[in-house]
Amino acid sequence: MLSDPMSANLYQHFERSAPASGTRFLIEPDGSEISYGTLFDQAGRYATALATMGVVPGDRVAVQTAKTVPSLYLYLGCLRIGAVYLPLNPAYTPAEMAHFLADAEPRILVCDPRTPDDLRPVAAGAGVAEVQTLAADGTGTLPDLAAAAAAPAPLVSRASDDLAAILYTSGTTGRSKGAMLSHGNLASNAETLVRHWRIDSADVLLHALPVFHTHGLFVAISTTLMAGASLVYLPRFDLDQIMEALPRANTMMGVPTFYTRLLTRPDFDRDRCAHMRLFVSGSAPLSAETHAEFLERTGHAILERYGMTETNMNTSNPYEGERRAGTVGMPLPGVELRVTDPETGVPVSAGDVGMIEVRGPNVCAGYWRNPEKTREDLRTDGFFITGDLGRIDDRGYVSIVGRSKDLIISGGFNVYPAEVEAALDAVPGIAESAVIGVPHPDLGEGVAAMVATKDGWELDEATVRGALETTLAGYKRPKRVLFVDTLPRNAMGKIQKAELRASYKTLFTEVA
Ligand code: MLC
Ligand code: AMP
Repeated sequence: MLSDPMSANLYQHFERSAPASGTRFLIEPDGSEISYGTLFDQAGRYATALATMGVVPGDRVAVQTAKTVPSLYLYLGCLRIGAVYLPLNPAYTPAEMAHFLADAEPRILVCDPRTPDDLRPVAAGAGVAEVQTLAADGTGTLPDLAAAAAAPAPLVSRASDDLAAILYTSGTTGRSKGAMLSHGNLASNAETLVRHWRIDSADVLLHALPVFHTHGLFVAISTTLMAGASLVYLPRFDLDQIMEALPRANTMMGVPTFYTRLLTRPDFDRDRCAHMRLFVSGSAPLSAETHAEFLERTGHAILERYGMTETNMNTSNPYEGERRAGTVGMPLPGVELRVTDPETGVPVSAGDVGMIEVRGPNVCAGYWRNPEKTREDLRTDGFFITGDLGRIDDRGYVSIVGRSKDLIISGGFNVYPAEVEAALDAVPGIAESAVIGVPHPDLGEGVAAMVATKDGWELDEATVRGALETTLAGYKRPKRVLFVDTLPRNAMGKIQKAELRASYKTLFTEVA
């Protein structure tokens, strides 16, 4: 292998952990298999295609495609040549994409062939040099270039703190910020999780998560590659498909909605899960009730862990030992976690609730070209202020009891009310709006909006929701828009969201 033994390139970690080239890496929904040999051969081809287009180490490669196997080749191809992978939700509208492209200034945008006409002007405006396509069926201009590649582009040596990926995460105020994730951040966290969750080459992970976020891309795929394990790779979460694929896997990772949906199936039971080794949940709170029902039905205690885009995984329940319902377990090896007074930053007394702060090799270096936001969230001593409120019990288990950030987590996707309110306020006829998260039986929290119209305007719910179609991705659009005369405000003029949350708490759960 022509590689630098001192290099911290994540690609090399994967290559070093890989089993014999003929070993299965991935099973597609139709049962066809991709070997490790094919994975690395194709990654080399994609690396060559990118290098031929002039991509050099440090260049960003923005990717807005369906979840396909070639998009994994592209991800590894980027790592191989030291490019910075920038995955984006295919649900983002061109209006949302404009911000990411302008901010990240990628050299190349890879998108679905159905979207380049919409995206080309946006990409041109952001100075993107090339737009390539990759379709859901694996065809496109980029796969063509990769197929024509002669030799794999040389593997580029990377230092631990060189960037491997940028993942955008919305802010409480203002625009999304790009979390800068280094090769060292990603490699160290994946290695820790492999050890902690006992992942090995015999494991087969049922993968139905999206691959543009930390959970599906890093927690699931990096750990699989680091362990030389394999994947059953499904394009999305479809209950029937999951039930059918389950016998071929022995581990599964998901957001709580995956597990509550599985529990709606009477045939999801002990027999169906007898061969399973591990179920992991994260990205949103798993209720103690769901944990208990799952255990009762299947005999498996879901292992809940806690992480963030900026920090990868911070805590996990134990593999062996009690997996305590309603907690996210203990700090992972190498991760320091403290609970502080949100006002002063001073650690609170044992057992008290405060701000969760974390430090370790998992924590990103800050936000892309945003030193101000980096200073706000990352202390000079290296602790990252998560915005999550929690406490540590007398046995060291961490519970998350709330969030200081105005954030809604809907089916594992983050929605920032400020962004939705800005989109609503731009709709003709709307005077003001307030967006809140309301308990939702399927999604955990559902997005709801209260709007007041300007004098003389008559609007209805469908019109308002329709008006957001061009500005906001579907998961951010309010499931309900309710019209009010005025929004409740305190003496300072601030909208009383707690009051709204209390008034509408049964909006999605009351039986019609
Ligand atoms: C889809 N829709 C959602 C939604 N997902 N609405 C609210 N919340 C969601 N999560 C909307 C679509 O826009 C569409 O609306 C309609 O629902 C149907 O779309 P769908 O694609 O058929 O939805 P469905 O299959 O039901 O998706 C639900 C889901 C999916 C839970 C399976 O959202 C999902 O896979 N979530 C996982 C998110 C995730 O990976 N998070 C990890 C973040 S990393 P319309 O109006 O167009 O019909 C992180 C760090 C960490 O947080 O710790 O892991
Ligand atoms: P994201 O910005 O998409 O990475 O979301 C990170 C946020 O998801 C965290 O700050 C938490 O608020 C939340 N989160 C992740 N895992 C859990 C969990 N197990 N329980 C509760 N909240 C979680």
